[in-house]
Amino acid sequence: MDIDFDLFLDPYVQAVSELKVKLRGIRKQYRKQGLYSPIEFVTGRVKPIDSIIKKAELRGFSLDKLETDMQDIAGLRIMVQFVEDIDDIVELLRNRTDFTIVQERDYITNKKQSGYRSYHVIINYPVETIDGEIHVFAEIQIRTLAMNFWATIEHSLNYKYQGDFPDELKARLERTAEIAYMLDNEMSKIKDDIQEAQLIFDPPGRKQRHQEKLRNVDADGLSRKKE
Ligand code: 0O2
Ligand code: 0O2
Repeated sequence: MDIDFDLFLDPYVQAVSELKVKLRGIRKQYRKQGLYSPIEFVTGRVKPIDSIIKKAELRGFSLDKLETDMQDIAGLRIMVQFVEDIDDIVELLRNRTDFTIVQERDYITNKKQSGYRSYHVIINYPVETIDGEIHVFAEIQIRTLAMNFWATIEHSLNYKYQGDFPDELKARLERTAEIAYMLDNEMSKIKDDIQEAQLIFDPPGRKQRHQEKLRNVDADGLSRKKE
């Protein structure tokens, strides 16, 4: 079946853009109120067309059922500093009224065989179009910086080896996943100290003041040019 991907992906592009703004907004609100933000940073992407086709073939999905069968065409990723932050974010997501959660996959308590750890929340998100409201699925992956480091490296290796890792590499990846897990645990134990230090080093409002300064320099430059 022929599918006009450009048209088909439009609502997913919109969903990812909107959700990035909304999720980054959570971080901004925490920081503005002088509070620790459980969100470190947020990224988002629409799955590339070749990956959609490849995944559909691999899983035996029909391309005309992509919107129901493939739930991660729109993907958001929330990175956090501490494992405990993940629970706070999941709670925040559960309380929102601008989408509904359809599934939660806890690969932290139940890590994948590869060693992958992350918390996945599948949401049903309404997108306003000129033809009315349509609903798309989006996958929000929540993970610590250590989990993200491991997953990013493993993902690139996976790309090279197509999942067929040599035994030695597989064993090393399992070991590094274990080390990342230990790193998260150790960081959690000194969480209070780290958070206190971060508030001294990067007090809320510092970035805002810095940006205002930059804007003033720009404005000065512009007014000088005009003179
Ligand atoms: P800030 O002030 O840096 O926190 P866009 O939608 O254009 O903003 P784009 O092109 O979609 O962003 O890129 P992406 O990869 O989705 O997200 C970029 C944001 O994630 C930027 O934040 C980056 O600073 C942040 N980011 C990406 N990788 C890292 C990382 O390894 N560590 C940290 N701390 N941040 C990272 P913003 O929005 O510019 O805001
Ligand atoms: P990409 O390039 O990230 O978009 P499943 O049937 O369980 O294998 P499903 O049903 O799609 O897969 O859901 P799952 O596993 O909850 O989420 C799939 C996504 O999680 C993947 O997307 C990855 O982003 C991430 N992921 C899952 N397992 C691993 C893993 O072992 N290593 C890494 N690095 N990431 C993983 P895609 O479509 O694979 O790719």
